Amino acid sequence: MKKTIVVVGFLGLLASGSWASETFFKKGQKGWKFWDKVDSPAEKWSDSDFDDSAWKEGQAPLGYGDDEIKSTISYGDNKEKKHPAAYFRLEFEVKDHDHQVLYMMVRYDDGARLYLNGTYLGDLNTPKDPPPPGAYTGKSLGPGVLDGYTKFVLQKKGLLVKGNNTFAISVHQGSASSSDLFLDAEFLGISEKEFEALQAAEKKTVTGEEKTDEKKTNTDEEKTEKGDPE
Ligand SMILES: [Ca+2]
Repeated sequence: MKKTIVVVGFLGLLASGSWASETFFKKGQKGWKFWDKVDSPAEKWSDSDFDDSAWKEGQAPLGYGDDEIKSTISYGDNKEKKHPAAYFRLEFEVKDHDHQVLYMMVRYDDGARLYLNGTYLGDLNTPKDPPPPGAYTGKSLGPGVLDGYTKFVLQKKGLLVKGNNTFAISVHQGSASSSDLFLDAEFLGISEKEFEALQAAEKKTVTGEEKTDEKKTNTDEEKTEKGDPE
């Protein structure tokens, strides 16, 4: 995985001229706002113009129950009855809102719902028929998911605006007594050419640095390999 991160940084350095790529925000990003109270935030919490001045601020990874956490959030007073969800917002600057590929990576536990400038993008490991916003997912993560980043390309056009944008995500606990909650994410705007190069580099990383002691990463690696036509 280390090599993958280097490649991403390299792409960021190429951000100039017409072949521009942009790292909107990166893993370990500072400036995340979060709401970790028992009640859900106000209805429009994912909107760009929502007033999050009452929210706390921290650096990713955010959550609890994992050694990698940089900013610990609260689950309440009772570890057997943890808050069902936590809410996160991140403002980020966009120079070019017309990139060919919007590439997002999210590491989460146990489920998540994603929004960009108030538009619902989709969910990860939450029930098909969504319960009320503050519900537990009722599903634990399959092997390999927690240790890897779920990677996807946002297909919808017109999601970004030039200037200030807001990524919002609710992260849902699997159950009231689950020990951990985790969030980290990265978001890039790149060309199709760069996307292909990124996929090829990841494939190389997978074959060149196969881990023998961590079978848990297999799911993520297989996904990367299948996604590459070569
Ligand atoms: Ca959990």
